[in-house]
Amino acid sequence: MYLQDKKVLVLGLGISGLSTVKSLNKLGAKIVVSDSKKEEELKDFFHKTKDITVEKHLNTSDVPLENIDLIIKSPGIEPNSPLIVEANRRNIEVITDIELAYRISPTDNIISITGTNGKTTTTTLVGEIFKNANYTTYVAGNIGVGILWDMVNAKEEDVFVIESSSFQLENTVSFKPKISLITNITPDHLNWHGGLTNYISAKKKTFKNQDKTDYTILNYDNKTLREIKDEVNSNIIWFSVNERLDNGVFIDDGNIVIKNSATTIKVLPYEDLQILGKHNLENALGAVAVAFAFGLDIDIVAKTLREFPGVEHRMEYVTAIDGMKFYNDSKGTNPDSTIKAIEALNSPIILIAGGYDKGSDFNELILSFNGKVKELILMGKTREKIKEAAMKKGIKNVHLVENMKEAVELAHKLGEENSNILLSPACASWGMYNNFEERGKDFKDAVYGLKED
Ligand code: UMA
Repeated sequence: MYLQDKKVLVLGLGISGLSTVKSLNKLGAKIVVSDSKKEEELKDFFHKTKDITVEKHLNTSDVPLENIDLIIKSPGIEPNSPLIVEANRRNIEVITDIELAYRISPTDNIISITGTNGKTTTTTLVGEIFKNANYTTYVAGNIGVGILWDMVNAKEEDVFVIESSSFQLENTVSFKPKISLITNITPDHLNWHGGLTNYISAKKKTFKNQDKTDYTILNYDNKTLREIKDEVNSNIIWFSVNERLDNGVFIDDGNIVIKNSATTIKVLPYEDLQILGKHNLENALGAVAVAFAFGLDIDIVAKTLREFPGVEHRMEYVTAIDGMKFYNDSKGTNPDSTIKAIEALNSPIILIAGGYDKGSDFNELILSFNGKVKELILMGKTREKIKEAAMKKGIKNVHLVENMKEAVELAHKLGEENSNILLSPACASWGMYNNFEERGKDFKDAVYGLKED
C-alpha cells in the first residue's frame, strides 16, 4: 500500500492535520507530527488521535528531518518557513493534503474549484447539485473539511467537490481533477505567495495536469483568465454574466442558458435564484457548467439552483432593526470580494471593514463606493491604511473603532430607515479573530445585541 511503513511528517495540527494523521494511520505510515503550538493548546487534536502512535515535536519549528520520506504541510504554513526551506534543500518532498488525496483516490470524479472569490458558494452549490443527482458526494478542502479522511473512506463511484485554495494548490505535483473551475483571479495573499505572479501560478496548478479527457471551466468576464487560456490543455467551457458566448454558459433574454454548438439549453430564469448579486450569478453559471461537463440532468440543476439559499458569512442577511438591514459578509477577506458585496446592495450602505494586513491595495475598493457607501467604519490593523485611501479620494465619513460591538452600535446610530449595514472587511480576520467564521458570528451577536437594548 502507498506509504505503508514510510515515515511521514505532518506539519500543523489544525483541521487538515487531524484529517491527515487519521488517514496516514489507516494507510500504515509511521507518523511524525509537529506544530508551533504547545501540547495543551492542541488538546482537541490529541484527544481525537489518542489511539494513534505519533512521534511529537511541539512548540517548535525545529524538527529533525533525517529519515523523513514525505512532508505533508498544513496549507497556511509559509513556503519560506525555515523547515520547508531545509526540506527542499534535502530534496524531501513537501505536499499538501489535496495532492495526497489525489494520489490515493479510488475515484476519478474529482472536481476542483478555486478562484479568489466565490469558491465556497460555488463549491457548496455544486455539492448540492451532485447530492440531488443521487451521488455520494464529499464536499471538502478549503471549505473547512480536511479532505483525506473522506478520501481514504471513499468508493470508486463517489464524487469529490473540492474547494482548493492557492495555499493548497501551491504544493501539488500530480493533482489532476476531472473538472476544474476557476471563478476569477484578482490579487490576494500577495505576502504569502511573494507576489501576484506566484499567486496566479499556484491557481493554475488546478488545471496544469489536465488533458483532453478533462474539463476546465473559466469565467470569461475575468481578464486574467482570458489571458491564461492558452496554457489550458483540456476542454475549456467558458461562462459569462456579461457576454453572449458562441459556446458556454451565459444569460440570454433573462435565462441562464448552455450553448453547445447548435444546441441551446434553457436552464432557468436567473431571477429565480435566491442568492443576491452579480457575483452570485457568476457562481451559479460556473456550477451549471460543472454539471453540464459531468452530464447531469439539467432539471436537477435548475431545481437545485432555485432552492439554494446561499452560504453563511457570504452576503448572509441577518435581520432588520429600525428599518435597517444587516448583512454578514465576513468572508469578504479581500478588496475584490467587498467590491462585489457593495455592488449587490442598494444605497445607502454603511460599510464595516478592516482587519489583518495581507498587503492589499484599497484604492479600487474606495472607488467602488460610487456614492453608495455613506459611512465607513474601520477596525483592525488595516484601519489607518484604508482611512488614508478613503481620505485621498475625498471620503469624509470615516470612523475608527476598536471592536465589532462598537462598530455595530455606531452603524446603528448612524443608520436611517432603508440603510443597508454591511460587514465586509476586505481583509482577513487574523489579529482580531482566529477565522472569518468567528468574526461573522461576533457581528451577528452584536447585531442581535441591538435588539435586546
Ligand atoms: N502552524 C504551524 N506552523 C506555522 C503555521 C501554522 O505549526 O508556521 C500550525 C498552527 O499552529 C495550527 C495549524 O498549523 O495548529 C493550522 O494550520 P492551517 O492554518 O494551515 O489551517 P488548518 O486548520 O489545517 O486549515 C486549513 C485551511 N487554512 C489555511 O489555509 C490557512 C482552511 O482554510 C481549510 O478549511 C482547512 O485547512 C481544511 O482544508 C481556511 C482559510 O483561511 C478557511 N483559507 C485561506 C482562505 O480561504 O483565504 C486560504
